[in-house]
Amino acid sequence: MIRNRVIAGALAFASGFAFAALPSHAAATDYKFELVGKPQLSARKDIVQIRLVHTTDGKPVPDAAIFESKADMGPEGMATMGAPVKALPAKDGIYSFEVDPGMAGTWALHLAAKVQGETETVRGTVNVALVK
Ligand SMILES: [Cu+2]
Repeated sequence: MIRNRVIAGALAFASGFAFAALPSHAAATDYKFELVGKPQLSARKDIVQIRLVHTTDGKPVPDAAIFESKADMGPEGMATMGAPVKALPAKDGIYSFEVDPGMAGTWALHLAAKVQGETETVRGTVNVALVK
């Protein structure tokens, strides 16, 4: 009887702890990639600038490691059309990518990132109008 009560107490404590710990462990879905300004054309390539925002408090995440960046023309119904994407050094919380599109139009930039303190991979897609 006493032992059961101890176990019940421990369980209540554990679940209370898990609940209290929840806000500090933000889900990967609590982040959003956002386009910053209009892409700049440089030697027929588009420089796309992206910001990663923690949506629950609106704060930018400047130290994410974006390890995957792919572009396709899915928004124009051409999902199989890809374009080379080169990640440029991040600066002041702005992540830049050089995209060499085969044609002008709306492109989808798919990104995957590791965020400090977040175990899950953060993924997102930004649609961006590119020129050629
Ligand atoms: Cu196309």
